[in-house]
Amino acid sequence: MNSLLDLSAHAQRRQHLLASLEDAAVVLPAAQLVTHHADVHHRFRQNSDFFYLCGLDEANAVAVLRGHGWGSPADPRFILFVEPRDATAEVWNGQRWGVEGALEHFGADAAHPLGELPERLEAYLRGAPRIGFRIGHHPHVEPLVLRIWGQQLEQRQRYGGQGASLFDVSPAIHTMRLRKEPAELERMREAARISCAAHEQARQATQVGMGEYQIEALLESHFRSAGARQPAYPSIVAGGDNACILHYTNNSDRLGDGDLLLIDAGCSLMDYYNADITRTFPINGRFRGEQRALYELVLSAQRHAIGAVQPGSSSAEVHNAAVQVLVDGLLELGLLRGDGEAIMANHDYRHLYPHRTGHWLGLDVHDVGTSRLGDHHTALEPGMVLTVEPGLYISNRLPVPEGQPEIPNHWKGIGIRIEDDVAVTATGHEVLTAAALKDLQAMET
Ligand SMILES: [Mn+2]
Repeated sequence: MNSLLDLSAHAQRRQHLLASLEDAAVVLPAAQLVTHHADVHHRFRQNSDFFYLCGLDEANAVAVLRGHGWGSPADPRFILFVEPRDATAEVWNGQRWGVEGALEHFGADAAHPLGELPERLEAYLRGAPRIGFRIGHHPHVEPLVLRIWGQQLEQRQRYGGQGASLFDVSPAIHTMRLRKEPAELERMREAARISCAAHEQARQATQVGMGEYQIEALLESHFRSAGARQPAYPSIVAGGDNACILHYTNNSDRLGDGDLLLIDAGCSLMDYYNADITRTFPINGRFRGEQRALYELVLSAQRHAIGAVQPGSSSAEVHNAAVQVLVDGLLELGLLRGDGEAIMANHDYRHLYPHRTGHWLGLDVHDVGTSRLGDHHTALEPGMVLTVEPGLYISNRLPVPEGQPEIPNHWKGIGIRIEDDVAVTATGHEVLTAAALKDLQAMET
């Protein structure tokens, strides 16, 4: 039940958020349990914003944060509504921190049983010039917030004065989450370390004729054995042509002689920091000609793209670096034809490379934070973490663009992606997942 990060980090984040939202009251709900089937739930997964600011890993809780720019100095600024201690419920579903734990352990200025939220929330929001709440994500709390806001607007009509405005608080939180603190980077290195070791073991254990599910079991066994909470996302273990299905998670086929195996898997730690790694290698330990040519091309594209990760660059520049190398290489191999610049401008490579080169990584696997505002791309800054994951997928699933060559059969059924997690540093970048090998020679052993 302990949080691995020092809880003072969560307190500092709340201070920082409130400093930027001085005149606001923020309502931040935790996640709820999600039904798996009948009366069985999925394993609990906390809302990342809530965890980031509160550190509490319990369902249903609601945090209220009140900025220092309104109210009187003695007012509570951090209020938690939590499931109260309850012997019977705890016998079935595990220990709760309760109101006492919210006050003593999680630093709340005031705490109440969750059942008192409907009667107490109004008083905590009364007088706030702005109410921060994300519409559309918390169906259990939203009607209450809207009702209170509506009442305030009514009162304003009758008695005058300022009515609160409602605003989306998530951009303010996500801007903070986009830049990782040193302690967060340390946790991401740990998620990367465990996930790299799992990839190394999986490659060494792979043999012709095994089930994809056996490799999945091996990866996920390693995650749990090393103390991770669970896979960060459904593991992709895709032999041969299955690798051309980007989100293939059935993992139900046998590994064929002469095919490649693509593994996209990473773990999530107890405090939710994630790794996201893809490696591709020959199942029988030896690339054949087409596979080797494409592997070298994707690896070169990935190295160029990683090279573009530095302060002041952008995810668009990282993506373009990868696409440039891929398009040039595919022209040389005869899988594309024409002018490279025009192919890039018209996206005439997308039947072979249909996805972007990366995404932010953090508490969410596809982490929050904007990559651009309109046409302005977010400049990379130290502390940002992104994946770099170019790939090529040679199949006949997508139509070949006009003017581009049909794909000869001997190229088909090859899917390759190479993905690392890369942190921006003051001078360039740090590849968090470097311990998972990717050199061509290492893939052949
Ligand atoms: Mn990824």
